[in-house]
Amino acid sequence: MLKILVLHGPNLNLLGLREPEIYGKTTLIDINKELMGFAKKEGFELTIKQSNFEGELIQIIQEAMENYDGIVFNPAAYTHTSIALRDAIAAVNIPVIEVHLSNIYKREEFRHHSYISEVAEGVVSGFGKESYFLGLRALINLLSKKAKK
Ligand code: CA2
Repeated sequence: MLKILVLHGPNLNLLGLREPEIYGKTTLIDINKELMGFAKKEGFELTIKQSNFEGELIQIIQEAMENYDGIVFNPAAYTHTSIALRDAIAAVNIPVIEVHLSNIYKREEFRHHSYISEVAEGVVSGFGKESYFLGLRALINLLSKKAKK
């Protein structure tokens, strides 16, 4: 059975609780419940983690290589700042799909650049919580193609 990690970056624990006009009313707990339901239906093993700390996210990514087949990652604001996270992703040999709730290219200029995209397998941005499901779908397709090779 495929083992997948969904990783949420900083401040995403505030989803639904603050700034609902930008990020909607759905909480991270709601999204996580739906993601677990999706995993059950599709038949893969899902672990979900969230951290507000850059170093902890790096640690989780490094350790993920031993325990998971791939990662769906919303690096949140670290997308636009963190060479350290980019290096961690480049160093692990499992695929990482970058996802964003909002379309980062429709927003402020400083969100238009991602340090993560150049080392990610692909990017899903702008579909709200659906971005996570699209990211998971893409990762599963990728991993099952690899398994057949
Ligand atoms: O659209 C996304 O998923 C982002 O990764 C979200 C980040 C933002 O910095 C990125 O540019 C795009 C922000 C996540 C913070 O979420 C909050 C939720 C509720 C209240 C405040 C922040």
